[in-house]
Amino acid sequence: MRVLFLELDTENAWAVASLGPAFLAAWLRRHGHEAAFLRVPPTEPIAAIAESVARVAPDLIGVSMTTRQWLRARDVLGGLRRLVDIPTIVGGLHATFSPEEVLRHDGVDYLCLGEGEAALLDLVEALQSGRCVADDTIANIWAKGGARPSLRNPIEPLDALPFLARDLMDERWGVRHITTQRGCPFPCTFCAARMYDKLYASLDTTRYGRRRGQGNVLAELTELREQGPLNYVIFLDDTFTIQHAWVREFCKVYGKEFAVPFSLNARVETVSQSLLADLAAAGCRHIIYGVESGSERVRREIMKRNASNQRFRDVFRWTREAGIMATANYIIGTPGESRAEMAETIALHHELEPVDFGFFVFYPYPGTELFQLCRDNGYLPDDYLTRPANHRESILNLPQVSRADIAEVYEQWTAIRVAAALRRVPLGAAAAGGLSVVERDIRARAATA
Ligand code: B12
Ligand code: SF4
Repeated sequence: MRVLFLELDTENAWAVASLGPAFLAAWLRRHGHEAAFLRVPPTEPIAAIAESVARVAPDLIGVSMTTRQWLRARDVLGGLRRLVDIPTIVGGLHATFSPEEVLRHDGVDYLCLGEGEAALLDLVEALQSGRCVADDTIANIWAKGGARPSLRNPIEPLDALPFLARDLMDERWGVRHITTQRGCPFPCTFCAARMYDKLYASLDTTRYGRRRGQGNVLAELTELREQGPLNYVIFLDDTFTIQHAWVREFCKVYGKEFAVPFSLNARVETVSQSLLADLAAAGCRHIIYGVESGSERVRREIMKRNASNQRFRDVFRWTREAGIMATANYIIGTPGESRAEMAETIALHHELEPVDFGFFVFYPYPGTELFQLCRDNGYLPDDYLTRPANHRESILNLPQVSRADIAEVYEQWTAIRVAAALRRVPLGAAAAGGLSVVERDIRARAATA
Protein backbone atom coordinates (compact mmCIF):
# COMPACT_ATOMS: atom_id res chain seq x y z
CA MET A 1 0.00 0.00 0.00
CA ARG A 2 1.06 3.59 -0.54
CA VAL A 3 0.59 6.06 2.33
CA LEU A 4 0.89 9.78 1.64
CA PHE A 5 1.80 11.95 4.63
CA LEU A 6 0.66 15.56 4.36
CA GLU A 7 2.77 18.06 6.30
CA LEU A 8 0.46 20.97 7.06
CA ASP A 9 2.53 24.11 7.50
CA THR A 10 1.10 26.83 9.70
CA GLU A 11 3.78 29.45 9.01
CA ASN A 12 5.43 30.53 5.78
CA ALA A 13 8.89 30.36 7.36
CA TRP A 14 10.69 27.06 6.89
CA ALA A 15 10.88 24.62 9.79
CA VAL A 16 11.88 21.00 9.82
CA ALA A 17 8.87 18.76 9.07
CA SER A 18 7.14 16.66 11.74
CA LEU A 19 9.17 13.74 13.00
CA GLY A 20 6.21 11.42 13.52
CA PRO A 21 5.67 10.68 9.79
CA ALA A 22 9.41 10.20 9.25
CA PHE A 23 9.37 7.47 11.90
CA LEU A 24 6.19 5.95 10.50
CA ALA A 25 7.41 5.96 6.90
CA ALA A 26 10.62 4.16 7.87
CA TRP A 27 8.59 1.47 9.64
CA LEU A 28 6.12 1.05 6.74
CA ARG A 29 8.95 0.78 4.21
CA ARG A 30 10.72 -1.83 6.30
CA HIS A 31 7.51 -3.86 6.05
CA GLY A 32 7.21 -3.53 2.29
CA HIS A 33 4.86 -0.57 1.93
CA GLU A 34 5.38 2.76 0.20
CA ALA A 35 5.44 6.14 1.91
CA ALA A 36 5.27 9.52 0.16
CA PHE A 37 5.39 13.07 1.51
CA LEU A 38 3.72 16.31 0.52
CA ARG A 39 4.41 19.62 2.20
CA VAL A 40 1.33 21.84 2.13
CA PRO A 41 1.88 25.60 2.45
CA PRO A 42 -0.46 27.47 4.85
CA THR A 43 -2.64 29.06 2.16
CA GLU A 44 -2.53 26.41 -0.56
CA PRO A 45 -6.09 26.09 -1.95
CA ILE A 46 -7.80 22.73 -1.46
CA ALA A 47 -8.16 22.16 -5.21
CA ALA A 48 -4.38 22.43 -5.66
CA ILE A 49 -3.77 20.08 -2.74
CA ALA A 50 -6.26 17.60 -4.23
CA GLU A 51 -4.41 17.70 -7.57
CA SER A 52 -1.08 16.99 -5.90
CA VAL A 53 -2.63 14.18 -3.89
CA ALA A 54 -4.20 12.66 -7.00
CA ARG A 55 -0.78 12.66 -8.72
CA VAL A 56 0.64 10.51 -5.91
CA ALA A 57 -2.45 8.24 -5.98
CA PRO A 58 -2.13 7.03 -2.38
CA ASP A 59 -4.23 4.29 -0.80
CA LEU A 60 -4.26 6.14 2.53
CA ILE A 61 -3.58 9.75 3.58
CA GLY A 62 -1.85 10.34 6.94
CA VAL A 63 -1.69 13.63 8.82
CA SER A 64 0.33 14.38 11.95
CA MET A 65 -1.15 17.04 14.15
CA THR A 66 -0.02 19.37 16.83
CA THR A 67 -2.74 21.61 18.23
CA ARG A 68 -1.48 24.46 16.10
CA GLN A 69 -1.99 22.34 12.97
CA TRP A 70 -5.46 21.18 13.94
CA LEU A 71 -7.54 23.96 12.36
CA ARG A 72 -5.74 23.64 9.06
CA ALA A 73 -5.99 19.83 9.19
CA ARG A 74 -9.73 20.07 9.76
CA ASP A 75 -10.17 22.34 6.73
CA VAL A 76 -7.83 20.41 4.44
CA LEU A 77 -9.21 16.97 5.26
CA GLY A 78 -12.82 18.20 5.06
CA GLY A 79 -12.08 19.87 1.71
CA LEU A 80 -10.23 16.87 0.29
CA ARG A 81 -13.09 14.56 1.15
CA ARG A 82 -15.28 16.43 -1.32
CA LEU A 83 -12.69 16.08 -4.11
CA VAL A 84 -10.89 12.76 -3.66
CA ASP A 85 -12.10 9.46 -2.26
CA ILE A 86 -9.15 8.25 -0.19
CA PRO A 87 -9.30 7.06 3.45
CA THR A 88 -7.49 9.21 5.99
CA ILE A 89 -5.81 8.73 9.34
CA VAL A 90 -4.60 11.37 11.78
CA GLY A 91 -2.19 11.05 14.68
CA GLY A 92 0.13 13.05 16.91
CA LEU A 93 -0.41 14.92 20.15
CA HIS A 94 -3.55 16.82 19.29
CA ALA A 95 -5.29 13.77 17.86
CA THR A 96 -4.28 11.70 20.89
CA PHE A 97 -5.59 14.16 23.46
CA SER A 98 -8.69 15.52 21.65
CA PRO A 99 -9.79 12.36 19.84
CA GLU A 100 -13.56 12.77 20.01
CA GLU A 101 -13.46 16.35 18.75
CA VAL A 102 -11.12 15.41 15.91
CA LEU A 103 -12.97 12.25 14.80
CA ARG A 104 -16.22 14.18 14.65
CA HIS A 105 -15.00 16.10 11.61
CA ASP A 106 -15.63 15.30 7.96
CA GLY A 107 -12.72 13.73 6.18
CA VAL A 108 -11.21 12.05 9.26
CA ASP A 109 -11.73 8.26 9.06
CA TYR A 110 -9.23 6.85 11.55
CA LEU A 111 -7.27 8.28 14.45
CA CYS A 112 -4.14 6.88 16.05
CA LEU A 113 -3.72 7.22 19.83
CA GLY A 114 -0.10 7.53 21.00
CA GLU A 115 2.82 5.73 19.39
CA GLY A 116 1.99 4.97 15.79
CA GLU A 117 4.47 2.64 14.08
CA ALA A 118 2.97 -0.77 14.81
CA ALA A 119 -0.61 0.51 14.84
CA LEU A 120 -0.39 2.17 11.42
CA LEU A 121 1.19 -0.94 9.92
CA ASP A 122 -1.68 -3.05 11.25
CA LEU A 123 -4.21 -0.62 9.78
CA VAL A 124 -2.47 -0.57 6.40
CA GLU A 125 -2.43 -4.36 6.29
CA ALA A 126 -6.07 -4.58 7.34
CA LEU A 127 -7.12 -2.12 4.63
CA GLN A 128 -5.01 -3.96 2.08
CA SER A 129 -6.70 -7.24 2.82
CA GLY A 130 -10.13 -5.60 2.87
CA ARG A 131 -10.74 -6.38 6.56
CA CYS A 132 -13.23 -4.21 8.40
CA VAL A 133 -11.64 -2.00 11.05
CA ALA A 134 -14.33 -1.28 13.61
CA ASP A 135 -14.49 -1.31 17.41
CA ASP A 136 -11.12 -2.10 18.93
CA THR A 137 -9.98 -4.45 16.20
CA ILE A 138 -6.58 -2.71 16.05
CA ALA A 139 -5.01 -1.45 19.28
CA ASN A 140 -4.42 2.35 19.18
CA ILE A 141 -6.55 2.81 16.04
CA TRP A 142 -9.88 4.53 16.59
CA ALA A 143 -12.23 4.20 13.63
CA LYS A 144 -14.85 6.90 13.10
CA GLY A 145 -18.03 5.96 14.90
CA GLY A 146 -16.30 3.13 16.77
CA ALA A 147 -15.38 2.73 20.44
CA ARG A 148 -12.13 3.94 21.99
CA PRO A 149 -9.47 1.31 21.24
CA SER A 150 -7.13 -0.30 23.74
CA LEU A 151 -3.48 0.77 23.79
CA ARG A 152 -0.61 -1.54 22.86
CA ASN A 153 2.77 -1.51 24.60
CA PRO A 154 5.26 1.05 23.32
CA ILE A 155 8.00 -0.43 21.11
CA GLU A 156 10.87 -1.75 23.20
CA PRO A 157 13.80 -1.32 22.77
CA LEU A 158 13.80 1.88 20.70
CA ASP A 159 16.79 0.50 18.80
CA ALA A 160 14.31 -1.82 17.08
CA LEU A 161 13.08 1.18 15.06
CA PRO A 162 14.65 1.91 11.69
CA PHE A 163 16.41 5.27 11.30
CA LEU A 164 14.21 8.21 10.38
CA ALA A 165 13.07 8.43 6.74
CA ARG A 166 14.99 11.63 6.00
CA ASP A 167 13.20 12.30 2.71
CA LEU A 168 10.12 13.16 4.80
CA MET A 169 11.91 15.73 6.96
CA ASP A 170 12.94 18.45 4.54
CA GLU A 171 16.21 19.17 6.36
CA ARG A 172 18.47 21.93 5.03
CA TRP A 173 22.07 23.12 5.11
CA GLY A 174 23.46 19.79 6.36
CA VAL A 175 21.67 20.33 9.67
CA ARG A 176 20.41 16.99 10.97
CA HIS A 177 17.72 16.41 13.59
CA ILE A 178 17.82 13.38 15.79
CA THR A 179 16.10 12.01 18.87
CA THR A 180 17.73 9.65 21.35
CA GLN A 181 14.69 9.06 23.54
CA ARG A 182 10.93 9.16 23.80
CA GLY A 183 9.15 10.63 26.78
CA CYS A 184 10.10 13.02 29.53
CA PRO A 185 10.08 12.11 33.23
CA PHE A 186 9.21 15.59 34.58
CA PRO A 187 5.75 16.69 35.73
CA CYS A 188 5.36 20.17 34.15
CA THR A 189 1.68 21.02 34.20
CA PHE A 190 1.61 23.01 30.94
CA CYS A 191 3.49 20.50 28.83
CA ALA A 192 1.90 18.39 26.13
CA ALA A 193 5.01 16.30 25.51
CA ARG A 194 4.70 15.00 29.06
CA MET A 195 1.23 13.63 28.34
CA TYR A 196 2.34 10.48 26.52
CA ASP A 197 4.15 9.35 29.67
CA LYS A 198 0.99 9.97 31.65
CA LEU A 199 -1.27 8.27 29.10
CA TYR A 200 0.79 5.10 29.10
CA ALA A 201 1.36 5.17 32.87
CA SER A 202 -2.40 5.22 33.44
CA LEU A 203 -2.83 1.97 31.54
CA ASP A 204 -1.55 -1.53 31.86
CA THR A 205 1.36 -0.99 29.46
CA THR A 206 5.11 -0.73 29.75
CA ARG A 207 6.63 2.74 30.31
CA TYR A 208 6.67 5.28 27.50
CA GLY A 209 10.03 6.73 28.60
CA ARG A 210 12.82 4.92 26.71
CA ARG A 211 16.27 5.81 25.41
CA ARG A 212 18.18 4.43 22.45
CA GLY A 213 21.56 2.81 22.96
CA GLN A 214 24.49 5.14 22.28
CA GLY A 215 25.74 2.77 19.58
CA ASN A 216 22.42 2.99 17.73
CA VAL A 217 22.45 6.81 17.78
CA LEU A 218 26.09 6.92 16.64
CA ALA A 219 25.30 4.46 13.82
CA GLU A 220 22.54 6.80 12.58
CA LEU A 221 24.98 9.73 12.66
CA THR A 222 27.59 7.70 10.79
CA GLU A 223 25.02 6.89 8.12
CA LEU A 224 24.09 10.56 7.84
CA ARG A 225 27.74 11.57 7.45
CA GLU A 226 28.13 9.04 4.66
CA GLN A 227 25.03 10.35 2.90
CA GLY A 228 25.97 14.02 2.71
CA PRO A 229 27.24 17.02 4.63
CA LEU A 230 26.82 16.82 8.39
CA ASN A 231 27.28 20.41 9.54
CA TYR A 232 25.23 20.63 12.68
CA VAL A 233 23.23 18.20 14.81
CA ILE A 234 20.08 19.21 16.68
CA PHE A 235 19.04 16.78 19.40
CA LEU A 236 15.29 17.18 19.70
CA ASP A 237 14.88 15.16 22.89
CA ASP A 238 12.70 16.94 25.42
CA THR A 239 15.48 16.80 28.01
CA PHE A 240 18.73 15.44 26.57
CA THR A 241 20.60 15.79 29.86
CA ILE A 242 18.88 13.09 31.89
CA GLN A 243 20.87 9.90 32.68
CA HIS A 244 24.31 11.46 33.08
CA ALA A 245 26.19 8.19 32.59
CA TRP A 246 24.52 7.81 29.17
CA VAL A 247 25.28 11.42 28.23
CA ARG A 248 28.93 11.31 29.35
CA GLU A 249 29.60 8.05 27.52
CA PHE A 250 27.90 9.43 24.40
CA CYS A 251 29.94 12.65 24.58
CA LYS A 252 33.19 10.69 24.79
CA VAL A 253 32.59 8.82 21.54
CA TYR A 254 30.79 11.66 19.73
CA GLY A 255 33.59 14.10 20.52
CA LYS A 256 36.18 11.71 19.12
CA GLU A 257 34.27 10.44 16.09
CA PHE A 258 32.23 13.45 15.00
CA ALA A 259 32.93 16.68 16.88
CA VAL A 260 30.22 18.26 14.73
CA PRO A 261 28.65 21.17 16.65
CA PHE A 262 25.31 20.35 18.23
CA SER A 263 22.47 21.76 20.26
CA LEU A 264 20.05 20.25 22.76
CA ASN A 265 17.21 20.96 25.20
CA ALA A 266 17.87 20.80 28.95
CA ARG A 267 16.43 21.67 32.35
CA VAL A 268 18.63 23.50 34.80
CA GLU A 269 18.21 20.74 37.39
CA THR A 270 19.72 18.22 34.97
CA VAL A 271 23.09 19.89 34.31
CA SER A 272 26.21 20.38 36.40
CA GLN A 273 29.41 22.26 35.66
CA SER A 274 31.22 19.04 34.86
CA LEU A 275 28.46 17.77 32.56
CA LEU A 276 28.51 21.10 30.72
CA ALA A 277 32.27 20.74 30.33
CA ASP A 278 31.83 17.25 28.83
CA LEU A 279 29.14 18.50 26.47
CA ALA A 280 31.25 21.47 25.37
CA ALA A 281 34.26 19.23 24.76
CA ALA A 282 32.13 17.00 22.53
CA GLY A 283 30.99 19.98 20.42
CA CYS A 284 27.88 21.31 22.17
CA ARG A 285 27.38 24.93 21.09
CA HIS A 286 23.89 25.69 22.19
CA ILE A 287 21.49 24.67 24.95
CA ILE A 288 17.85 25.65 25.13
CA TYR A 289 16.57 25.90 28.70
CA GLY A 290 12.95 26.23 29.73
CA VAL A 291 12.94 29.07 32.25
CA GLU A 292 9.19 29.67 31.83
CA SER A 293 8.72 32.18 34.66
CA GLY A 294 10.84 34.48 36.80
CA SER A 295 8.54 33.91 39.76
CA GLU A 296 9.51 31.00 41.95
CA ARG A 297 5.90 30.83 43.17
CA VAL A 298 4.51 30.49 39.65
CA ARG A 299 7.04 27.83 38.76
CA ARG A 300 6.56 25.86 41.96
CA GLU A 301 2.81 26.20 42.55
CA ILE A 302 1.45 26.42 39.03
CA MET A 303 3.99 24.71 36.80
CA LYS A 304 5.46 22.06 39.15
CA ARG A 305 8.99 23.22 38.43
CA ASN A 306 11.00 23.56 41.61
CA ALA A 307 14.36 25.05 40.60
CA SER A 308 15.23 28.32 42.35
CA ASN A 309 16.07 31.56 40.55
CA GLN A 310 19.60 31.17 41.92
CA ARG A 311 19.89 27.82 40.16
CA PHE A 312 18.97 29.53 36.87
CA ARG A 313 21.57 32.26 37.47
CA ASP A 314 24.24 29.66 38.24
CA VAL A 315 23.44 27.41 35.28
CA PHE A 316 23.31 30.26 32.76
CA ARG A 317 26.70 31.46 34.06
CA TRP A 318 28.21 27.94 33.93
CA THR A 319 26.87 27.48 30.40
CA ARG A 320 28.48 30.74 29.27
CA GLU A 321 31.74 29.79 31.01
CA ALA A 322 31.71 26.43 29.22
CA GLY A 323 31.54 28.32 25.90
CA ILE A 324 27.99 27.20 25.12
CA MET A 325 25.28 29.60 23.97
CA ALA A 326 22.12 29.54 26.08
CA THR A 327 18.59 30.20 24.87
CA ALA A 328 15.88 30.83 27.46
CA ASN A 329 12.21 30.14 26.81
CA TYR A 330 9.49 31.94 28.73
CA ILE A 331 5.73 31.59 29.09
CA ILE A 332 3.46 34.62 29.56
CA GLY A 333 -0.04 34.50 31.07
CA THR A 334 -0.17 31.16 32.86
CA PRO A 335 -3.43 30.81 34.82
CA GLY A 336 -2.83 32.14 38.35
CA GLU A 337 0.09 34.38 37.36
CA SER A 338 -0.23 38.04 38.32
CA ARG A 339 0.91 41.04 36.31
CA ALA A 340 3.71 41.62 38.86
CA GLU A 341 4.89 38.03 38.41
CA MET A 342 5.05 38.54 34.65
CA ALA A 343 7.35 41.48 35.37
CA GLU A 344 9.53 39.18 37.51
CA THR A 345 10.12 37.06 34.40
CA ILE A 346 11.43 40.07 32.51
CA ALA A 347 13.66 40.95 35.46
CA LEU A 348 15.12 37.44 35.64
CA HIS A 349 15.67 37.48 31.88
CA HIS A 350 17.88 40.57 32.23
CA GLU A 351 19.90 38.81 34.92
CA LEU A 352 20.34 35.60 32.94
CA GLU A 353 21.44 37.39 29.77
CA PRO A 354 20.80 34.47 27.42
CA VAL A 355 22.22 34.77 23.92
CA ASP A 356 18.76 34.14 22.50
CA PHE A 357 15.26 33.74 23.92
CA GLY A 358 11.70 32.80 23.02
CA PHE A 359 8.53 34.08 24.64
CA PHE A 360 5.19 32.36 24.26
CA VAL A 361 1.74 33.33 25.45
CA PHE A 362 0.35 30.40 27.41
CA TYR A 363 -1.94 28.08 25.46
CA PRO A 364 -3.75 25.25 27.30
CA TYR A 365 -2.82 22.08 25.45
CA PRO A 366 -5.47 19.35 25.63
CA GLY A 367 -4.56 16.60 28.04
CA THR A 368 -2.36 18.75 30.27
CA GLU A 369 -3.03 19.53 33.93
CA LEU A 370 -3.38 23.23 33.18
CA PHE A 371 -5.90 22.50 30.42
CA GLN A 372 -8.00 20.70 33.00
CA LEU A 373 -7.59 23.55 35.50
CA CYS A 374 -8.68 26.08 32.87
CA ARG A 375 -11.69 23.95 31.97
CA ASP A 376 -12.70 23.33 35.61
CA ASN A 377 -12.46 27.02 36.48
CA GLY A 378 -14.27 28.32 33.43
CA TYR A 379 -11.18 30.04 31.98
CA LEU A 380 -11.47 28.17 28.69
CA PRO A 381 -13.81 29.73 26.10
CA ASP A 382 -16.43 27.32 24.68
CA ASP A 383 -15.05 27.74 21.18
CA TYR A 384 -11.44 27.08 22.17
CA LEU A 385 -11.02 24.45 19.45
CA THR A 386 -11.60 27.09 16.80
CA ARG A 387 -9.08 29.57 18.27
CA PRO A 388 -5.57 29.41 16.83
CA ALA A 389 -2.83 28.04 19.09
CA ASN A 390 -0.34 30.64 17.97
CA HIS A 391 1.23 31.59 21.32
CA ARG A 392 0.86 35.28 20.48
CA GLU A 393 -2.41 36.03 22.23
CA SER A 394 -4.22 34.47 25.14
CA ILE A 395 -7.46 32.60 24.50
CA LEU A 396 -8.32 32.43 28.22
CA ASN A 397 -10.76 34.39 30.37
CA LEU A 398 -8.61 34.78 33.48
CA PRO A 399 -9.87 36.45 36.66
CA GLN A 400 -6.69 38.22 37.76
CA VAL A 401 -5.33 39.51 34.43
CA SER A 402 -7.08 40.53 31.23
CA ARG A 403 -6.14 39.57 27.69
CA ALA A 404 -5.14 43.22 27.24
CA ASP A 405 -2.69 42.89 30.17
CA ILE A 406 -1.13 39.84 28.57
CA ALA A 407 -0.98 41.58 25.19
CA GLU A 408 0.84 44.49 26.84
CA VAL A 409 3.42 42.19 28.40
CA TYR A 410 3.84 40.46 25.02
CA GLU A 411 4.58 43.88 23.52
CA GLN A 412 7.21 44.48 26.20
CA TRP A 413 8.87 41.21 25.27
CA THR A 414 8.70 42.12 21.60
CA ALA A 415 10.49 45.39 22.35
CA ILE A 416 13.18 43.49 24.28
CA ARG A 417 13.57 41.13 21.32
CA VAL A 418 13.93 44.02 18.84
CA ALA A 419 16.48 45.77 21.05
CA ALA A 420 18.48 42.55 21.44
CA ALA A 421 18.44 41.90 17.69
CA LEU A 422 19.64 45.42 16.94
CA ARG A 423 22.48 45.09 19.45
CA ARG A 424 23.57 41.80 17.90
CA VAL A 425 23.15 42.39 14.20
CA PRO A 426 23.89 45.67 12.42
CA LEU A 427 20.64 47.25 11.25
CA GLY A 428 21.07 46.40 7.54
CA ALA A 429 21.88 42.76 8.22
CA ALA A 430 18.98 42.38 10.64
CA ALA A 431 16.53 43.77 8.14
CA ALA A 432 17.92 41.57 5.38
CA GLY A 433 17.90 38.32 7.29
CA GLY A 434 16.17 38.64 10.65
CA LEU A 435 17.96 35.43 11.64
CA SER A 436 18.59 34.24 15.16
CA VAL A 437 22.15 33.84 16.37
CA VAL A 438 21.86 30.09 16.07
CA GLU A 439 20.45 30.19 12.57
CA ARG A 440 23.29 32.46 11.48
CA ASP A 441 25.81 30.11 13.07
CA ILE A 442 24.30 27.12 11.28
CA ARG A 443 24.16 28.88 7.92
CA ALA A 444 27.70 30.17 8.24
CA ARG A 445 28.96 26.65 8.93
CA ALA A 446 26.94 25.24 6.06
CA ALA A 447 28.37 27.89 3.72
CA THR A 448 31.97 27.11 4.66
CA ALA A 449 31.61 23.29 4.81
C1 B12 B 1 10.62 18.25 17.10
C2 B12 B 1 9.55 19.19 17.59
C3 B12 B 1 9.20 20.22 16.75
C4 B12 B 1 9.72 20.32 15.33
C5 B12 B 1 8.98 19.31 14.47
C6 B12 B 1 7.49 19.19 14.81
C7 B12 B 1 6.99 17.78 15.09
N1 B12 B 1 5.69 17.69 15.27
O1 B12 B 1 7.69 16.81 15.10
C8 B12 B 1 9.44 21.81 15.00
C9 B12 B 1 10.69 22.61 15.22
C10 B12 B 1 8.91 22.10 13.60
C11 B12 B 1 8.43 22.17 16.06
C12 B12 B 1 7.70 23.32 16.02
C13 B12 B 1 6.70 23.63 16.94
N2 B12 B 1 6.42 22.95 18.05
CO1 B12 B 1 7.26 21.33 18.56
N3 B12 B 1 8.05 19.83 19.27
C14 B12 B 1 8.94 19.02 18.83
C15 B12 B 1 9.24 17.98 19.91
C16 B12 B 1 10.36 18.52 20.78
C17 B12 B 1 9.62 16.59 19.50
C18 B12 B 1 8.68 15.90 18.54
C19 B12 B 1 9.19 14.53 18.35
O2 B12 B 1 10.32 14.21 18.57
N4 B12 B 1 8.41 13.63 17.97
C20 B12 B 1 8.86 12.27 17.91
C21 B12 B 1 7.75 11.40 17.51
C22 B12 B 1 8.17 9.96 17.74
O3 B12 B 1 6.62 11.61 18.34
P1 B12 B 1 5.26 12.14 17.75
O4 B12 B 1 5.45 13.33 16.94
O5 B12 B 1 4.30 12.24 18.84
O6 B12 B 1 4.82 10.95 16.76
C23 B12 B 1 4.41 9.66 17.16
C24 B12 B 1 2.92 9.56 17.51
O7 B12 B 1 2.34 10.76 17.91
C25 B12 B 1 2.27 9.04 16.27
N5 B12 B 1 1.93 9.96 15.20
C26 B12 B 1 2.34 11.22 14.98
N6 B12 B 1 1.86 11.68 13.82
C27 B12 B 1 1.13 10.71 13.29
C28 B12 B 1 0.43 10.65 12.08
C29 B12 B 1 -0.23 9.48 11.76
C30 B12 B 1 -0.93 9.41 10.47
C31 B12 B 1 -0.22 8.38 12.65
C32 B12 B 1 -0.93 7.14 12.30
C33 B12 B 1 0.47 8.44 13.86
C34 B12 B 1 1.15 9.60 14.16
O8 B12 B 1 3.27 8.17 15.78
C35 B12 B 1 4.54 8.79 15.94
C36 B12 B 1 5.60 7.74 16.05
O9 B12 B 1 5.37 6.89 17.14
C37 B12 B 1 7.88 17.98 20.66
C38 B12 B 1 7.92 17.45 22.04
C39 B12 B 1 7.49 15.99 22.03
N7 B12 B 1 8.13 15.21 22.81
O10 B12 B 1 6.59 15.58 21.31
C40 B12 B 1 7.47 19.43 20.53
C41 B12 B 1 5.99 19.75 20.46
C42 B12 B 1 5.32 18.77 19.53
N8 B12 B 1 5.97 21.06 19.86
C43 B12 B 1 5.09 21.84 20.34
C44 B12 B 1 4.89 23.17 19.94
C45 B12 B 1 3.96 24.01 20.79
C46 B12 B 1 5.54 23.66 18.81
C47 B12 B 1 5.39 25.05 18.23
C48 B12 B 1 4.00 25.65 18.30
C49 B12 B 1 6.44 25.91 18.91
C50 B12 B 1 6.22 27.37 18.76
N9 B12 B 1 5.72 27.96 19.82
O11 B12 B 1 6.44 27.90 17.70
C51 B12 B 1 5.82 24.82 16.78
C52 B12 B 1 4.59 24.49 15.92
C53 B12 B 1 4.77 23.39 14.96
C54 B12 B 1 3.54 23.12 14.19
N10 B12 B 1 3.62 23.11 12.88
O12 B12 B 1 2.48 22.89 14.73
C55 B12 B 1 4.27 21.17 21.40
C56 B12 B 1 2.94 20.72 20.82
C57 B12 B 1 1.81 20.79 21.81
C58 B12 B 1 0.53 20.44 21.14
N11 B12 B 1 -0.37 19.71 21.82
O13 B12 B 1 0.27 20.81 20.04
C59 B12 B 1 5.24 20.00 21.81
C60 B12 B 1 4.57 18.78 22.37
C61 B12 B 1 6.20 20.61 22.85
C62 B12 B 1 5.59 20.80 24.22
N12 B12 B 1 6.32 20.46 25.22
O14 B12 B 1 4.51 21.24 24.45
N13 B12 B 1 8.39 21.26 17.04
S1 SF4 C 1 10.88 19.17 31.21
FE1 SF4 C 1 10.19 20.03 29.26
S2 SF4 C 1 9.45 18.31 28.04
FE2 SF4 C 1 9.64 17.61 30.17
S3 SF4 C 1 7.62 17.85 31.05
FE3 SF4 C 1 8.74 19.74 31.48
S4 SF4 C 1 8.35 21.14 29.77
FE4 SF4 C 1 7.73 19.07 29.15
